[in-house]
Amino acid sequence: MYGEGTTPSNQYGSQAGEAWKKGNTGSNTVYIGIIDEGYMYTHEDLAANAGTNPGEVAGNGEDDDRNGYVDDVYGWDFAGNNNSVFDGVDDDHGTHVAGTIGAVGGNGKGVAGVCWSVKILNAKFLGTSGGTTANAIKAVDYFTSLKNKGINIVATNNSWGGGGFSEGLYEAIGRANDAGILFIAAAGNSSKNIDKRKSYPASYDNANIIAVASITSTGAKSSWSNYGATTVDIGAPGSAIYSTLPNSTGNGYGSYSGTSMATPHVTGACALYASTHSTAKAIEIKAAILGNAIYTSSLDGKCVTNGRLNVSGF
Ligand SMILES: [Ca+2]
Ligand SMILES: [Ca+2]
Ligand SMILES: [Ca+2]
Repeated sequence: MYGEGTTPSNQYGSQAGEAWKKGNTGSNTVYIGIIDEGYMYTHEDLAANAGTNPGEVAGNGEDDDRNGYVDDVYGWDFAGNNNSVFDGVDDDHGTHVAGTIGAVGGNGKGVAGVCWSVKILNAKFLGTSGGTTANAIKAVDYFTSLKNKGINIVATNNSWGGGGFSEGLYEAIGRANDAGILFIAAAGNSSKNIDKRKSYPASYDNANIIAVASITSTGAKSSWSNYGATTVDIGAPGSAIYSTLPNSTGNGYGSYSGTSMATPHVTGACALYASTHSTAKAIEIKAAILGNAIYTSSLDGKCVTNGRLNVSGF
């Protein structure tokens, strides 16, 4: 994300520095759900923003909040069917995504996410050999259930794709919509127009989806990024993004590229907006994200907004 102690000034960045200067660096009353691999919630630059399920008592072997999952404190591992959402250095993709959303800012360590302060929860469904649609559905419904219990989950980050149309997943995203949770989805990395050749979940037509393409630090569309004038909503930085990575000492960092890296910029933006607009409905947050996009020639005709993420007014 951003180097700690530096003000992100790149005109093709998310403009988060402008929001920070005005005093909006996020809020620990806003929760984000990461649907991905696990993430390293003990990382030095993530631990302060690790969310926990307020209805669950850790380690007592009981399903205290009666959501069907025992001791789901940091979330649930649907791939392993257990409560250990972080399982080691293979959870690099999820940890990188987490840092872009909410690596702690102003702590003199590592990087700063779009939100310096936020609460991250995790539904792990991707393992080293990918994940299943059945577990993706469970992961989406996991956050819907928590939201319906009163936890302020604003959005889920979905830096993944694959598989054909699934009525079950489509309906699960619909249930998230009914609960007021935005579903931020990566457009995918196959250089294709997903208006014509669908890429799920980005291509579902649920109202709560924001589908994200990737741009470079010079404002070009990342060559591999999918696009689509009606299916993809907006662009965000996704080429050579520096963020948190797991290692044995909890202080790893590195650069990854993909629409997987663009997507958490938008998810972080949803949390940032919700921090200062605490009563905003999901549809209003989405309207703010899309309405504040900056026209970008490389995205002209390539997405709904013809532009890139801009959180300067948040
Ligand atoms: Ca539980
Ligand atoms: Ca428990
Ligand atoms: Ca930091």
